[in-house]
Amino acid sequence: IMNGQNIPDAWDDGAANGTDGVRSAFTNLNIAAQPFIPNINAAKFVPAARKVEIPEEVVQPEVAVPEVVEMTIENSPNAVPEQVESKEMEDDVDVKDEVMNEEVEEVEKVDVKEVEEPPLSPSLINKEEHVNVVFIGHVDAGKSTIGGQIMYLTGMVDKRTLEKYEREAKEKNRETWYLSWALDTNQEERDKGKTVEVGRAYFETESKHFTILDAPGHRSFVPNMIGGASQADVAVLVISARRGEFETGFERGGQTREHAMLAKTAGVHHLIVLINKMDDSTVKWSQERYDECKEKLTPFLKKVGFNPKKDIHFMPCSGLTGANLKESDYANHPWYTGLPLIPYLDNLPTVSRSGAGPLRLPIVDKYKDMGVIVLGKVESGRLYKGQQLVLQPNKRKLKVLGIQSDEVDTESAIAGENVKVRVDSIEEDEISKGFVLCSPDDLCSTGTLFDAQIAIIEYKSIICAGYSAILHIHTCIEEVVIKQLICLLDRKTGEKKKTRFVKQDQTVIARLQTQGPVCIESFKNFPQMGRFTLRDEGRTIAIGKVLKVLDESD
Ligand SMILES: Nc1nc2c(ncn2[C@@H]2O[C@H](COP(=O)(O)OP(=O)(O)OP(=O)(O)O)[C@@H](O)[C@H]2O)c(=O)[nH]1
Ligand SMILES: [Mg+2]
Repeated sequence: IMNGQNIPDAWDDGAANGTDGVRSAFTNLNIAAQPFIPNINAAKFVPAARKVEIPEEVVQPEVAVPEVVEMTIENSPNAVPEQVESKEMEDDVDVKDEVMNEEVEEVEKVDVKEVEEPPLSPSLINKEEHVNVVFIGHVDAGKSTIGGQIMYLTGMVDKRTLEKYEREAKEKNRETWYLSWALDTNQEERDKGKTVEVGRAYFETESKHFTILDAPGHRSFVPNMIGGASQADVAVLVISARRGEFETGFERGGQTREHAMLAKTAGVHHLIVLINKMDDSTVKWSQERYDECKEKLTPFLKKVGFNPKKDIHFMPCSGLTGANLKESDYANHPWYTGLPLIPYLDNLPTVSRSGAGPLRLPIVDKYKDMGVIVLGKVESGRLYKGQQLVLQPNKRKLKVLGIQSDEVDTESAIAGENVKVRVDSIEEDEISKGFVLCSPDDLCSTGTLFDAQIAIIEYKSIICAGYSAILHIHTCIEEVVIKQLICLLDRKTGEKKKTRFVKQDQTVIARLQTQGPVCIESFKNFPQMGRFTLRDEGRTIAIGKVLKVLDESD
């Protein structure tokens, strides 16, 4: 039986430790390296109403399952919630009212003359549905190999190219790695066999367009992984079933657990757990091994806040042979009768897209290419050519010169799309990762001081006021200090009590302060910009949601 208290001792093996590690991993990023193939109009994926009947574990008729609620972490490590209660958000409101009485800060309005908003063209509305899928999981689990195999199976890479990769990989004594080369495009990644930057590619089924975000598994590149997860609608957690590999990836620490937790914090609602390397000689498509992996993972995934009956689907596969990706391979897995990966993705419920609300585009990257280009996912609202925008937190006005989706110019984009935007009247060094493009008449809030509800997931020692960590909120990374622990929160009873310290598996309400101003919203108002992760010494230690952004004078 899994127990929260005896899990975490192996988080600290591995290379980069310390905030310096995180920082340098970032500064060393070559932001212009990957070919960016953004998607058009990817919609927010809401798994609630399943339109398709999906066999196996997922179907669960008798209970009316409440709405998905972010971050349900239990106080007691042993008690895992059967059902996620939607009442939790109400709890938060209570807490908020009691803890803080201040009025919400008035957001300053900036007066900019706007180009008239063009109507949504029918072609934009009828575009095929776009879904962003991020592949996450421990180093060497097979994420890039599966991504490459999918591209091959859907005709995105041809056989000749793959044969060329196979020859070249052989010369480097890495012959089994050739499939991953479709996504690991730079030399370092191919030489070392490790993804560094989030690789991007796309594939199409009859009804949908999918963007693959291939995240790095190595612990040094977790910040890159967070960037990838923040752009995803669906996450595929890749697990190696190979003897020993599953164990290092999960049981004795490793990125399996961290990635699942980060994906949840990033707002991914639906998780596909792909048990990979089923062809391996230590596995041989053994149902026993498959079930073992599944049983060990389930309690942790519950603890992170995924509802196993509703939000998670397990399936076996082999990235190397392609089995159960596009087509089932019943000879090998008579015991798995569910859909293979690609049809499963294709059958996920359709989502409605909307351009409603003020524009919010957190910037994930920027570079210069005959002007300034910024990259990111539109989290709300609508973006169009000629639009006047304001960059927060520095309140710089700018104008949209052009928008690209899938390397194709487009007139406008709406929430859910990953875009490349050419902007005017601003210098590249005035823009940073984590800044947010906003509608001039409705800016996002910014600040350095905020109150938050924080669940400590993995930390060996106690945490007191004065503790500092690295805050990851949407695409923003900033140092943060816990100024004050306001109260401990018993998530079962809702009881609050004063405390001087907090430890693993507890939930606390605290006041936090960042060094510089960040774009931040309360979770209640705008979840995408109100949930965060705290990392320390290269490890994720807590997840949280913003209750209130405070005035500097508070
Ligand atoms: N036997 C077997 N080996 C596999 C399978 N999938 C991947 N591998 C091998 O596992 C190794 C790692 O594969 P990658 O695809 O690079 O793994 P990754 O998860 O992308 O790794 P990082 O990007 O470093 O996190 C390679 O040697 C692959 O050939 C599989 O289904 N079966
Ligand atoms: Mg990889």
